[in-house]
Amino acid sequence: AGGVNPRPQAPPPSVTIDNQTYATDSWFNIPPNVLSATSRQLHLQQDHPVAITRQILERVFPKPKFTTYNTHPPVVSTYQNFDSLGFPADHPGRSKSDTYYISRSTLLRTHTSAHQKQTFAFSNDASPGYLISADVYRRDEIDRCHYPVFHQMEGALTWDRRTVAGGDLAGAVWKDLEALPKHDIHVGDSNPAFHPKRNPLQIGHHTPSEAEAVAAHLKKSLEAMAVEIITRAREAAVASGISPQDAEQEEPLRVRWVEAYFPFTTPSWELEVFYGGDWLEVLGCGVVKQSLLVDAGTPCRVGWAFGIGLERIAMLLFNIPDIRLFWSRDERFLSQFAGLSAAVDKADFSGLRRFQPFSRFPECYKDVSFWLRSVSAAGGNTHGVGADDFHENDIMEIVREVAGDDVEDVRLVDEFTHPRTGRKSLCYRVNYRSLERTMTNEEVNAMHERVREKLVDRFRVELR
Ligand code: FA5
Ligand code: MG
Repeated sequence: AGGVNPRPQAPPPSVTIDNQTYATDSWFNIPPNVLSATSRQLHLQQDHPVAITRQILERVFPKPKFTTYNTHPPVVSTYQNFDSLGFPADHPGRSKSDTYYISRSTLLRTHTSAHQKQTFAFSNDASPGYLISADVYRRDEIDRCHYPVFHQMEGALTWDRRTVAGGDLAGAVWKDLEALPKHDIHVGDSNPAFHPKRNPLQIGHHTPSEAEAVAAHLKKSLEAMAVEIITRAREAAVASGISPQDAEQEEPLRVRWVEAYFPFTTPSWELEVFYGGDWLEVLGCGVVKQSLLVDAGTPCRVGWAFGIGLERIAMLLFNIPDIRLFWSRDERFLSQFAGLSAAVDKADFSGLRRFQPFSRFPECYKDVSFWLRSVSAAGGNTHGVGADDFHENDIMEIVREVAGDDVEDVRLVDEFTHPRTGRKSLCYRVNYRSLERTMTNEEVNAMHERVREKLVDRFRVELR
Protein backbone atom coordinates (compact mmCIF):
# COMPACT_ATOMS: atom_id res chain seq x y z
CA ALA A 1 0.00 0.00 0.00
CA GLY A 2 0.96 3.65 -0.09
CA GLY A 3 2.87 5.38 -2.84
CA VAL A 4 5.81 4.19 -4.83
CA ASN A 5 9.01 5.52 -3.32
CA PRO A 6 11.07 7.87 -5.46
CA ARG A 7 13.26 5.70 -7.64
CA PRO A 8 16.64 5.49 -5.91
CA GLN A 9 19.54 6.84 -7.93
CA ALA A 10 22.45 4.43 -7.52
CA PRO A 11 24.91 6.15 -5.18
CA PRO A 12 28.62 5.96 -5.92
CA PRO A 13 30.30 3.66 -3.32
CA SER A 14 32.36 6.57 -2.04
CA VAL A 15 33.02 10.25 -2.72
CA THR A 16 36.20 12.27 -2.38
CA ILE A 17 35.85 15.81 -1.07
CA ASP A 18 38.83 17.98 -0.15
CA ASN A 19 41.20 14.98 -0.58
CA GLN A 20 39.20 12.95 1.93
CA THR A 21 37.27 9.85 0.87
CA TYR A 22 33.90 9.16 2.48
CA ALA A 23 31.85 5.96 2.24
CA THR A 24 28.28 6.47 1.07
CA ASP A 25 25.15 4.45 1.87
CA SER A 26 21.51 4.50 0.81
CA TRP A 27 21.11 8.00 2.31
CA PHE A 28 23.39 9.52 -0.35
CA ASN A 29 21.45 12.22 -2.23
CA ILE A 30 23.98 14.70 -3.62
CA PRO A 31 23.64 15.54 -7.32
CA PRO A 32 26.82 16.00 -9.40
CA ASN A 33 26.46 19.78 -9.75
CA VAL A 34 26.40 20.21 -5.96
CA LEU A 35 29.21 17.72 -5.38
CA SER A 36 31.48 19.55 -7.81
CA ALA A 37 30.82 22.86 -6.04
CA THR A 38 32.65 21.53 -2.97
CA SER A 39 35.94 22.31 -4.71
CA ARG A 40 35.16 25.97 -5.38
CA GLN A 41 35.60 27.59 -1.91
CA LEU A 42 34.63 31.03 -3.18
CA HIS A 43 35.31 32.57 0.24
CA LEU A 44 39.00 31.82 -0.24
CA GLN A 45 39.30 32.73 -3.91
CA GLN A 46 41.44 35.86 -4.28
CA ASP A 47 39.46 38.82 -5.69
CA HIS A 48 36.17 36.96 -5.62
CA PRO A 49 33.35 39.16 -4.23
CA VAL A 50 32.51 36.50 -1.59
CA ALA A 51 36.14 36.53 -0.40
CA ILE A 52 36.30 40.34 -0.47
CA THR A 53 33.12 40.48 1.62
CA ARG A 54 34.63 38.02 4.10
CA GLN A 55 37.72 40.20 4.36
CA ILE A 56 35.66 43.33 5.01
CA LEU A 57 33.65 41.56 7.72
CA GLU A 58 36.81 40.17 9.31
CA ARG A 59 37.96 43.77 9.77
CA VAL A 60 34.74 44.52 11.68
CA PHE A 61 35.46 41.61 14.05
CA PRO A 62 39.26 41.82 14.27
CA LYS A 63 42.01 39.56 15.54
CA PRO A 64 43.13 38.67 18.15
CA LYS A 65 39.80 39.21 19.90
CA PHE A 66 38.21 37.06 17.17
CA THR A 67 40.11 33.98 15.94
CA THR A 68 39.30 33.13 12.32
CA TYR A 69 38.78 29.62 10.92
CA ASN A 70 38.32 29.52 7.15
CA THR A 71 39.29 26.00 6.07
CA HIS A 72 36.97 23.57 7.84
CA PRO A 73 36.06 20.84 5.30
CA PRO A 74 32.34 20.78 4.37
CA VAL A 75 31.64 17.20 5.46
CA VAL A 76 30.42 17.00 9.05
CA SER A 77 28.55 14.47 11.17
CA THR A 78 24.84 14.64 11.95
CA TYR A 79 26.04 15.13 15.53
CA GLN A 80 27.93 18.30 14.62
CA ASN A 81 25.27 19.73 12.31
CA PHE A 82 22.21 18.91 14.45
CA ASP A 83 22.57 17.02 17.76
CA SER A 84 25.31 19.19 19.28
CA LEU A 85 23.04 22.20 18.65
CA GLY A 86 19.96 20.69 20.24
CA PHE A 87 17.94 20.04 17.07
CA PRO A 88 15.12 17.66 18.03
CA ALA A 89 15.06 14.22 16.35
CA ASP A 90 12.06 15.18 14.19
CA HIS A 91 13.31 18.63 13.09
CA PRO A 92 12.48 19.15 9.37
CA GLY A 93 16.02 20.40 8.71
CA ARG A 94 17.23 16.83 9.17
CA SER A 95 15.10 15.44 6.36
CA LYS A 96 16.53 14.28 3.05
CA SER A 97 14.34 16.85 1.35
CA ASP A 98 16.30 19.68 3.02
CA THR A 99 19.81 18.30 3.52
CA TYR A 100 22.49 16.68 1.35
CA TYR A 101 23.61 13.42 2.94
CA ILE A 102 26.73 11.38 2.16
CA SER A 103 25.53 8.63 4.46
CA ARG A 104 23.12 8.27 7.37
CA SER A 105 25.69 9.86 9.69
CA THR A 106 27.65 12.25 7.43
CA LEU A 107 26.40 15.22 5.43
CA LEU A 108 27.39 18.47 3.74
CA ARG A 109 26.99 21.03 6.54
CA THR A 110 23.83 23.08 6.22
CA HIS A 111 25.30 25.93 8.30
CA THR A 112 28.56 27.00 9.89
CA SER A 113 26.92 26.53 13.29
CA ALA A 114 27.94 22.88 12.87
CA HIS A 115 31.33 24.00 14.20
CA GLN A 116 30.08 25.96 17.22
CA LYS A 117 30.69 23.36 19.89
CA GLN A 118 34.24 22.45 18.80
CA THR A 119 35.11 26.15 18.48
CA PHE A 120 33.62 27.35 21.77
CA ALA A 121 35.92 24.78 23.39
CA PHE A 122 38.88 27.06 22.48
CA SER A 123 37.37 30.38 23.61
CA ASN A 124 39.30 32.13 26.35
CA ASP A 125 39.88 35.66 27.60
CA ALA A 126 42.77 36.21 25.15
CA SER A 127 40.47 35.33 22.25
CA PRO A 128 36.89 35.43 23.49
CA GLY A 129 35.45 35.48 19.96
CA TYR A 130 35.69 33.58 16.71
CA LEU A 131 34.72 33.80 13.04
CA ILE A 132 34.20 30.74 10.85
CA SER A 133 33.69 31.21 7.11
CA ALA A 134 32.79 28.25 4.94
CA ASP A 135 30.71 26.83 2.13
CA VAL A 136 27.33 25.44 3.20
CA TYR A 137 24.76 23.31 1.36
CA ARG A 138 20.98 23.16 1.36
CA ARG A 139 18.20 21.81 -0.78
CA ASP A 140 16.23 25.02 -1.17
CA GLU A 141 14.01 27.06 -3.44
CA ILE A 142 15.31 28.67 -6.64
CA ASP A 143 15.34 32.43 -7.02
CA ARG A 144 17.80 35.34 -7.16
CA CYS A 145 18.65 35.11 -3.46
CA HIS A 146 18.75 31.32 -2.96
CA TYR A 147 21.32 28.84 -4.21
CA PRO A 148 21.93 25.23 -3.07
CA VAL A 149 25.53 26.11 -2.23
CA PHE A 150 26.37 29.34 -0.47
CA HIS A 151 28.78 30.72 2.10
CA GLN A 152 28.24 31.68 5.69
CA MET A 153 30.27 33.50 8.28
CA GLU A 154 29.63 32.36 11.82
CA GLY A 155 30.66 34.71 14.60
CA ALA A 156 30.54 34.52 18.38
CA LEU A 157 31.72 36.41 21.42
CA THR A 158 31.69 35.23 25.05
CA TRP A 159 32.58 36.60 28.48
CA ASP A 160 33.82 34.56 31.45
CA ARG A 161 31.70 35.12 34.56
CA ARG A 162 34.70 34.45 36.76
CA THR A 163 36.96 37.09 35.22
CA VAL A 164 34.66 40.02 34.39
CA ALA A 165 35.30 43.18 36.43
CA GLY A 166 33.80 42.91 39.90
CA GLY A 167 32.04 39.68 38.92
CA ASP A 168 29.41 41.93 37.28
CA LEU A 169 28.67 40.27 33.95
CA ALA A 170 25.91 42.66 32.84
CA GLY A 171 28.02 45.67 33.82
CA ALA A 172 31.06 44.39 31.91
CA VAL A 173 28.99 43.73 28.79
CA TRP A 174 27.42 47.22 28.87
CA LYS A 175 30.88 48.72 29.29
CA ASP A 176 32.12 46.84 26.20
CA LEU A 177 29.07 48.04 24.32
CA GLU A 178 30.00 51.65 25.05
CA ALA A 179 33.27 51.08 23.20
CA LEU A 180 31.56 49.86 20.00
CA PRO A 181 31.46 52.23 17.00
CA LYS A 182 28.50 54.63 17.21
CA HIS A 183 26.11 55.05 14.31
CA ASP A 184 23.12 57.30 13.78
CA ILE A 185 21.03 55.20 11.43
CA HIS A 186 17.59 54.22 12.53
CA VAL A 187 17.21 50.48 13.03
CA GLY A 188 13.67 49.24 13.36
CA ASP A 189 13.36 47.10 16.48
CA SER A 190 9.93 46.59 17.95
CA ASN A 191 10.98 43.44 19.78
CA PRO A 192 11.23 43.09 23.54
CA ALA A 193 14.64 41.97 24.91
CA PHE A 194 12.98 38.61 25.49
CA HIS A 195 9.48 37.24 25.43
CA PRO A 196 8.33 34.50 27.83
CA LYS A 197 6.69 32.43 25.09
CA ARG A 198 8.13 33.41 21.73
CA ASN A 199 11.70 34.25 22.66
CA PRO A 200 12.38 33.20 26.24
CA LEU A 201 15.09 34.13 28.68
CA GLN A 202 17.30 31.21 29.78
CA ILE A 203 15.97 31.10 33.30
CA GLY A 204 18.49 29.61 35.73
CA HIS A 205 21.39 30.61 33.45
CA HIS A 206 20.98 34.34 32.88
CA THR A 207 19.36 37.09 34.90
CA PRO A 208 17.10 39.35 32.85
CA SER A 209 19.68 42.15 33.01
CA GLU A 210 22.45 39.82 31.81
CA ALA A 211 20.41 38.59 28.85
CA GLU A 212 19.45 42.15 28.04
CA ALA A 213 23.07 43.32 28.09
CA VAL A 214 24.30 40.43 25.91
CA ALA A 215 21.44 40.99 23.45
CA ALA A 216 22.14 44.73 23.26
CA HIS A 217 25.84 44.07 22.62
CA LEU A 218 24.96 41.53 19.93
CA LYS A 219 22.60 43.88 18.12
CA LYS A 220 24.96 46.87 18.33
CA SER A 221 27.85 44.76 16.98
CA LEU A 222 25.81 43.56 14.02
CA GLU A 223 24.39 47.01 13.36
CA ALA A 224 27.98 48.28 13.18
CA MET A 225 28.61 45.55 10.63
CA ALA A 226 25.55 46.58 8.58
CA VAL A 227 26.55 50.25 8.71
CA GLU A 228 30.07 49.37 7.50
CA ILE A 229 28.66 47.44 4.53
CA ILE A 230 26.11 50.10 3.65
CA THR A 231 28.75 52.83 3.88
CA ARG A 232 31.08 50.88 1.56
CA ALA A 233 28.17 50.17 -0.80
CA ARG A 234 27.40 53.91 -1.04
CA GLU A 235 31.06 54.74 -1.64
CA ALA A 236 31.17 52.12 -4.37
CA ALA A 237 28.04 53.58 -5.96
CA VAL A 238 29.49 57.10 -5.92
CA ALA A 239 32.84 55.87 -7.27
CA SER A 240 30.86 54.28 -10.11
CA GLY A 241 29.49 57.67 -11.13
CA ILE A 242 26.21 57.78 -9.24
CA SER A 243 25.58 61.05 -7.40
CA PRO A 244 25.59 60.79 -3.58
CA GLN A 245 21.94 61.87 -3.48
CA ASP A 246 20.94 59.25 -6.03
CA ALA A 247 22.91 56.56 -4.22
CA GLU A 248 21.00 57.39 -1.06
CA GLN A 249 17.70 57.56 -2.90
CA GLU A 250 18.21 54.30 -4.72
CA GLU A 251 18.92 52.23 -1.68
CA PRO A 252 17.48 54.09 1.27
CA LEU A 253 19.17 52.73 4.34
CA ARG A 254 16.56 50.69 6.15
CA VAL A 255 17.45 47.94 8.56
CA ARG A 256 15.23 46.08 11.02
CA TRP A 257 15.32 43.33 13.64
CA VAL A 258 12.72 40.57 13.66
CA GLU A 259 12.23 37.78 16.19
CA ALA A 260 13.49 34.35 15.17
CA TYR A 261 13.89 30.85 16.48
CA PHE A 262 17.00 28.63 16.47
CA PRO A 263 17.39 25.50 18.62
CA PHE A 264 20.79 26.72 19.87
CA THR A 265 20.09 30.33 20.87
CA THR A 266 17.44 32.14 22.90
CA PRO A 267 16.37 34.83 22.59
CA SER A 268 17.03 34.92 18.80
CA TRP A 269 16.63 37.44 15.98
CA GLU A 270 17.17 37.96 12.27
CA LEU A 271 18.44 41.16 10.68
CA GLU A 272 16.77 42.34 7.49
CA VAL A 273 17.93 45.02 5.07
CA PHE A 274 15.67 46.77 2.56
CA TYR A 275 17.15 45.92 -0.81
CA GLY A 276 15.79 45.88 -4.34
CA GLY A 277 12.34 46.92 -3.14
CA ASP A 278 11.94 44.22 -0.50
CA TRP A 279 13.20 43.09 2.91
CA LEU A 280 16.18 40.76 2.53
CA GLU A 281 17.16 38.55 5.46
CA VAL A 282 20.92 38.69 5.90
CA LEU A 283 21.64 36.92 9.18
CA GLY A 284 20.34 34.97 12.16
CA CYS A 285 21.66 35.39 15.71
CA GLY A 286 20.96 35.08 19.41
CA VAL A 287 22.15 34.49 22.95
CA VAL A 288 23.97 31.14 22.98
CA LYS A 289 22.20 28.33 24.84
CA GLN A 290 24.16 27.74 27.99
CA SER A 291 23.81 23.96 27.62
CA LEU A 292 25.97 24.20 24.48
CA LEU A 293 28.72 26.09 26.31
CA VAL A 294 28.54 23.54 29.13
CA ASP A 295 28.90 20.72 26.57
CA ALA A 296 31.83 22.56 24.96
CA GLY A 297 33.65 22.54 28.30
CA THR A 298 33.34 26.31 28.87
CA PRO A 299 30.45 26.44 31.35
CA CYS A 300 31.46 29.82 32.82
CA ARG A 301 31.38 31.65 29.49
CA VAL A 302 28.23 33.50 28.41
CA GLY A 303 27.68 35.17 25.06
CA TRP A 304 26.19 35.60 21.63
CA ALA A 305 26.51 34.07 18.15
CA PHE A 306 25.43 34.96 14.61
CA GLY A 307 25.43 33.39 11.14
CA ILE A 308 25.61 35.67 8.06
CA GLY A 309 24.91 34.77 4.45
CA LEU A 310 28.02 36.10 2.70
CA GLU A 311 26.44 36.21 -0.77
CA ARG A 312 23.55 38.29 0.55
CA ILE A 313 26.03 40.82 1.99
CA ALA A 314 28.08 40.80 -1.21
CA MET A 315 24.89 41.49 -3.20
CA LEU A 316 24.28 44.62 -1.09
CA LEU A 317 27.89 45.71 -1.25
CA PHE A 318 28.41 45.42 -5.00
CA ASN A 319 24.79 45.68 -6.14
CA ILE A 320 24.92 42.18 -7.60
CA PRO A 321 21.41 41.31 -8.81
CA ASP A 322 21.49 37.50 -8.92
CA ILE A 323 23.15 34.93 -6.64
CA ARG A 324 24.09 32.71 -9.61
CA LEU A 325 26.62 35.30 -10.72
CA PHE A 326 28.96 34.28 -7.89
CA TRP A 327 29.54 30.93 -9.62
CA SER A 328 30.39 32.51 -12.95
CA ARG A 329 33.85 31.93 -14.40
CA ASP A 330 33.12 34.61 -16.99
CA GLU A 331 35.83 37.30 -17.09
CA ARG A 332 33.13 39.91 -17.61
CA PHE A 333 32.14 39.11 -14.02
CA LEU A 334 35.43 38.23 -12.33
CA SER A 335 37.52 41.05 -13.82
CA GLN A 336 35.31 43.64 -12.11
CA PHE A 337 36.82 42.72 -8.72
CA ALA A 338 40.48 42.48 -9.73
CA GLY A 339 42.97 43.68 -7.12
CA LEU A 340 40.40 44.19 -4.37
CA SER A 341 41.57 41.41 -2.02
CA ALA A 342 45.03 42.92 -1.63
CA ALA A 343 43.60 46.46 -1.31
CA VAL A 344 41.06 45.54 1.36
CA ASP A 345 43.81 43.77 3.31
CA LYS A 346 45.52 47.17 3.45
CA ALA A 347 42.27 48.91 4.48
CA ASP A 348 42.07 50.56 1.06
CA PHE A 349 38.44 50.54 -0.09
CA SER A 350 38.83 53.16 -2.81
CA GLY A 351 38.71 50.54 -5.59
CA LEU A 352 35.26 49.23 -4.66
CA ARG A 353 32.81 49.71 -7.54
CA ARG A 354 29.27 48.69 -8.28
CA PHE A 355 28.95 45.60 -10.41
CA GLN A 356 28.16 46.60 -14.01
CA PRO A 357 25.78 43.98 -15.42
CA PHE A 358 26.65 42.79 -18.88
CA SER A 359 23.65 42.76 -21.16
CA ARG A 360 20.52 41.10 -19.91
CA PHE A 361 19.47 38.07 -21.90
CA PRO A 362 15.86 37.13 -22.64
CA GLU A 363 13.80 35.23 -20.11
CA CYS A 364 11.81 32.17 -21.11
CA TYR A 365 8.91 30.86 -19.03
CA LYS A 366 7.80 27.22 -19.24
CA ASP A 367 5.12 25.59 -17.11
CA VAL A 368 4.98 22.01 -15.93
CA SER A 369 1.78 20.58 -14.41
CA PHE A 370 1.37 17.16 -12.85
CA TRP A 371 -0.85 15.06 -10.59
CA LEU A 372 0.30 13.70 -7.24
CA ARG A 373 -1.23 10.65 -5.59
CA SER A 374 -4.11 11.65 -3.36
CA VAL A 375 -3.53 11.42 0.40
CA SER A 376 -7.19 10.65 1.02
CA ALA A 377 -7.40 7.88 -1.60
CA ALA A 378 -6.18 5.48 1.10
CA GLY A 379 -4.46 2.49 -0.43
CA GLY A 380 -6.31 2.92 -3.70
CA ASN A 381 -4.10 4.82 -6.04
CA THR A 382 -0.51 3.71 -6.15
CA HIS A 383 0.35 5.78 -9.20
CA GLY A 384 2.95 8.38 -8.43
CA VAL A 385 4.39 9.95 -5.34
CA GLY A 386 1.85 10.96 -2.74
CA ALA A 387 1.03 14.55 -1.98
CA ASP A 388 2.43 13.75 1.43
CA ASP A 389 5.76 12.50 0.02
CA PHE A 390 6.42 15.20 -2.55
CA HIS A 391 8.59 18.06 -1.46
CA GLU A 392 8.93 21.26 -3.44
CA ASN A 393 12.73 20.98 -3.15
CA ASP A 394 12.51 17.83 -5.30
CA ILE A 395 11.44 19.79 -8.37
CA MET A 396 13.91 22.56 -7.54
CA GLU A 397 16.72 20.05 -7.61
CA ILE A 398 15.65 18.43 -10.86
CA VAL A 399 15.53 21.83 -12.55
CA ARG A 400 18.99 22.68 -11.20
CA GLU A 401 20.36 19.33 -12.36
CA VAL A 402 19.07 19.86 -15.86
CA ALA A 403 19.46 23.61 -16.35
CA GLY A 404 22.40 24.32 -14.05
CA ASP A 405 22.78 28.09 -13.79
CA ASP A 406 20.47 28.69 -16.75
CA VAL A 407 17.42 28.88 -14.47
CA GLU A 408 16.50 32.12 -12.74
CA ASP A 409 13.55 31.09 -10.61
CA VAL A 410 10.91 28.43 -10.14
CA ARG A 411 7.49 29.30 -8.73
CA LEU A 412 4.37 27.40 -7.79
CA VAL A 413 1.67 29.10 -9.87
CA ASP A 414 -1.27 26.76 -9.35
CA GLU A 415 -2.37 24.17 -6.87
CA PHE A 416 -5.59 22.26 -7.32
CA THR A 417 -7.28 19.33 -5.58
CA HIS A 418 -9.80 17.36 -7.63
CA PRO A 419 -13.13 17.56 -5.72
CA ARG A 420 -14.11 13.96 -6.49
CA THR A 421 -10.87 11.96 -6.53
CA GLY A 422 -9.04 14.14 -4.00
CA ARG A 423 -5.94 14.06 -6.20
CA LYS A 424 -3.73 17.07 -6.09
CA SER A 425 -2.28 18.81 -9.10
CA LEU A 426 0.59 21.28 -9.06
CA CYS A 427 1.80 23.69 -11.67
CA TYR A 428 5.29 25.18 -11.51
CA ARG A 429 6.57 28.00 -13.72
CA VAL A 430 10.25 27.77 -14.58
CA ASN A 431 12.05 30.88 -15.79
CA TYR A 432 15.00 29.84 -17.94
CA ARG A 433 17.47 32.65 -18.44
CA SER A 434 21.22 32.51 -18.86
CA LEU A 435 23.40 35.21 -17.35
CA GLU A 436 25.93 34.86 -20.11
CA ARG A 437 24.17 34.32 -23.42
CA THR A 438 20.90 34.09 -25.30
CA MET A 439 19.52 30.57 -25.36
CA THR A 440 17.66 29.24 -28.36
CA ASN A 441 14.06 28.18 -28.08
CA GLU A 442 15.00 24.62 -29.07
CA GLU A 443 17.60 24.50 -26.32
CA VAL A 444 15.11 25.63 -23.68
CA ASN A 445 12.45 23.24 -24.95
CA ALA A 446 14.92 20.37 -24.74
CA MET A 447 15.82 21.30 -21.17
CA HIS A 448 12.20 21.56 -20.16
CA GLU A 449 11.47 18.18 -21.74
CA ARG A 450 14.26 16.64 -19.65
CA VAL A 451 12.79 18.22 -16.50
CA ARG A 452 9.43 16.63 -17.35
CA GLU A 453 11.04 13.25 -18.00
CA LYS A 454 13.01 13.32 -14.76
CA LEU A 455 9.90 14.20 -12.77
CA VAL A 456 8.16 11.14 -14.15
CA ASP A 457 11.18 8.90 -13.92
CA ARG A 458 12.11 9.80 -10.37
CA PHE A 459 8.79 10.63 -8.77
CA ARG A 460 6.36 8.87 -11.12
CA VAL A 461 4.05 11.83 -11.19
CA GLU A 462 1.43 11.99 -13.93
CA LEU A 463 2.10 14.89 -16.28
CA ARG A 464 -0.92 16.89 -17.36
C1 FA5 B 1 21.35 29.76 10.19
O1 FA5 B 1 21.90 29.11 9.33
C2 FA5 B 1 21.86 29.79 11.61
N1 FA5 B 1 22.93 28.82 11.73
C3 FA5 B 1 22.34 31.22 11.93
C4 FA5 B 1 22.72 31.40 13.37
C5 FA5 B 1 24.05 31.27 13.78
C6 FA5 B 1 21.74 31.70 14.32
C7 FA5 B 1 24.39 31.45 15.11
C8 FA5 B 1 22.08 31.86 15.65
C9 FA5 B 1 23.41 31.76 16.03
P1 FA5 B 1 19.52 30.72 8.57
O2 FA5 B 1 18.99 29.42 8.11
O3 FA5 B 1 18.53 31.81 8.77
O4 FA5 B 1 20.26 30.57 9.97
O5 FA5 B 1 20.63 31.20 7.55
C10 FA5 B 1 21.47 32.32 7.84
C11 FA5 B 1 21.64 33.18 6.60
O6 FA5 B 1 22.14 32.40 5.51
C12 FA5 B 1 20.35 33.77 6.07
O7 FA5 B 1 19.98 34.91 6.81
C13 FA5 B 1 20.74 34.11 4.64
O8 FA5 B 1 21.50 35.30 4.60
C14 FA5 B 1 21.66 32.96 4.27
N2 FA5 B 1 20.96 31.91 3.49
C15 FA5 B 1 20.11 30.97 3.94
N3 FA5 B 1 19.70 30.15 2.93
C16 FA5 B 1 20.33 30.59 1.81
C17 FA5 B 1 20.36 30.15 0.43
N4 FA5 B 1 19.67 29.08 0.00
N5 FA5 B 1 21.11 30.85 -0.45
C18 FA5 B 1 21.84 31.93 -0.03
N6 FA5 B 1 21.87 32.37 1.25
C19 FA5 B 1 21.13 31.71 2.16
MG1 MG C 1 16.71 32.45 8.45
